[in-house]
Amino acid sequence: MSPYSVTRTLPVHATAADLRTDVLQGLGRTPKSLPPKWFYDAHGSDLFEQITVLPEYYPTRAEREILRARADEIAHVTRARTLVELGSGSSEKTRILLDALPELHTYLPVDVSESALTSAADGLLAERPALTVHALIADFTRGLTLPGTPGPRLLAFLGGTLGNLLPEERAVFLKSLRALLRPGDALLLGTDLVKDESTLVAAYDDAAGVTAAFNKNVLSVLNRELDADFDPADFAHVACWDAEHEWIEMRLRARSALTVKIRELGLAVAFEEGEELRTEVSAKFRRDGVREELASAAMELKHWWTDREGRFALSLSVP
Ligand code: AVJ
Repeated sequence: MSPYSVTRTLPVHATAADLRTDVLQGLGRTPKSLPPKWFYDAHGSDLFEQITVLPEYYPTRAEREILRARADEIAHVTRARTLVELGSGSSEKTRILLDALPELHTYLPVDVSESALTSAADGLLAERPALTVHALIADFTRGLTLPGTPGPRLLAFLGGTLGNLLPEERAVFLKSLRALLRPGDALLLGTDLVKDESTLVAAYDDAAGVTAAFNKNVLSVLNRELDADFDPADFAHVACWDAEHEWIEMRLRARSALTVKIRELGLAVAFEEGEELRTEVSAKFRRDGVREELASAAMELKHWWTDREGRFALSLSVP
């Protein structure tokens, strides 16, 4: 029997229905906004992989540095027999953890993308044939139930993706993660940190224009999935630092007044000249804020590790 199984908790058509709802709501209100999860079709995921190696985009390298430095300590402290990984992330980072956890019995990647899951699982099984891999196709922002796996469990949410949620959404989400943890389990969380504005803005507005292409790709997703007629060239990529909320915002700014048809929704959406559509919030954190948010979700921060330059943090918390 193959130790590799895939379970789908996400109805096959859920994504299409969610996209329609998000576009109806987000483009119907002022200011206009869209949730960042719609960036990640095959092309968007490829562009994101390109972003992770850009000179300006430090978070991936900083997190990898921390993982390499701390993997043994994480293994020693958690003694994890099951690794649950939320969001596909780069399998390269996962591998650093897996290599440090020789007693690991089950790897449970959770993602909305079936192709991301199966290709990651195939690669891992070639290296670790004794590992039980149970891939879960699920939207972890919508409440998650995990199959029974041996404890202790280490729940990993890497990359800084927590920052894509607004503070109220984070509170709900962290409580849902807490509900998955039993005594002896732990949460490994990656968070990008507050730093000088120029470093942050450059990371989201790189010189080569890859992030701009990534941002505009959401318009191509809408064109294809909802038969819309956005011309990406009509919009400018904007990345700005919101000092009050301590988050980066990515926006698409209409270069002129224009109207877009979204035929699948029977919708015509008007943009004024200069009007901006918010496509992403990427919150940056401080240690005290992370500790407080975890405490509000009934978790206790036990370890806080940063890269040498103090740009990014990995934290380990327990219920
Ligand atoms: C994948 C959500 C962590 O917010 O830095 C990269 C996505 N957006 N460049 C981030 C992203 C623009 C990224 N996360």
